[in-house]
Amino acid sequence: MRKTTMTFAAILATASFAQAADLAEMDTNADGALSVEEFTAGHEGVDPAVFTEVDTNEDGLIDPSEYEAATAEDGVLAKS
Ligand SMILES: [Ca+2]
Ligand SMILES: [Ca+2]
Repeated sequence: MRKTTMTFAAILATASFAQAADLAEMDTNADGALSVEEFTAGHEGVDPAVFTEVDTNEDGLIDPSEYEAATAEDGVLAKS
């Protein structure tokens, strides 16, 4: 039981690390957030209107927490 819980936590940690790595890869000016240009370059074929959905605080940038929310299971960028 304890082992199962720890394995699950390890999987979760790996998943969030992968998302952070994705954001860092797209963040070409390395300011820690994605501009609409960086976002659309990193998501080929994604409607730019999705950017405004992901940018929930409407500051024109997708920060790591917004990106994480968007790629979560029920987020707009969730992989089915
Ligand atoms: Ca950036
Ligand atoms: Ca934002």
